[in-house]
Amino acid sequence: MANGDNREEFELRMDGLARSDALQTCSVEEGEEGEEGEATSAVPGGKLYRLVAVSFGFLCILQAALNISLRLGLSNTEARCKNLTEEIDNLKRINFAITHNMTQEIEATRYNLTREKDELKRNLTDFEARYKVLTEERDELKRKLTDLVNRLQQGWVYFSGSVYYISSINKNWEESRNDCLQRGADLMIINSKEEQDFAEQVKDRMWIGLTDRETEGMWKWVDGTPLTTSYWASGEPNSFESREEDCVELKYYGTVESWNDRPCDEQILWVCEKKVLP
Ligand code: MMA
Ligand code: CA
Repeated sequence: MANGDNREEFELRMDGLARSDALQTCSVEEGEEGEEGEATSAVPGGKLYRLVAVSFGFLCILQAALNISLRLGLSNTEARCKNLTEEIDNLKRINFAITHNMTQEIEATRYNLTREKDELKRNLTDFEARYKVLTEERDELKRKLTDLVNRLQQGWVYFSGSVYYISSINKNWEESRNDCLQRGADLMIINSKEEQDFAEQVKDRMWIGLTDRETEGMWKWVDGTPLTTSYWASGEPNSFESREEDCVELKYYGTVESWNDRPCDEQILWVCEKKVLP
């Protein structure tokens, strides 16, 4: 295209130049006729020769100029083409780099998201398990609270984490214990001086959960724990002195040493205990 354009342009120029040459020739012929009329008219073949030579020279110069300009144009086009190729290569490299980076980033993001999702899943499972446990604990506490309120309404007495029930009828030790078990409790177990102080205020004689029925002389609470701290009344236990006395009653009141061992089949009141706090 560019070459075609150049050629057209060149042809146009050639036309113009030929015309101006012709004009010039004409003006020279007219203007210089007076002075050089004789010389021209003398050698008309030489003048034509000169005109042809000059035209030819001019054409050669024009051709050379055209060649140079074409060469320049071509090399310019080549340079531009080379630049474009380099630019395309550069863009390709940039595109590759960006695509590569994006792929890596997407991969990394996907990996992180997967890990986060797994962790969230684990957390959710943990939370669900904890929620279940807490719900169960809450329900258990509700049941315990309801149970406590009911017992208090039925005359149980609260002291230091336990509620106590004192019977209004007499039974032997075994039946007394069964009654406590049926009430979701057991015969009273005395674990501290404070509890003993609380118990000794009751004026009636009552069975407590202490016996050596299994092994004589080996006093054991109804929860299976051995007796460590005791509050025997003076002279007690005296099972060996009289008949067999394997069960323990709270005999005296207003004094710390209030326990007495007595025959298990005798019928007296009893005191049940139920722990309501850990
Ligand atoms: C006496 C005394 C006690 C014994 C009871 C049995 C009244 O107290 O000997 O140790 O347990 O009798 O009834
Ligand atoms: Ca006794």
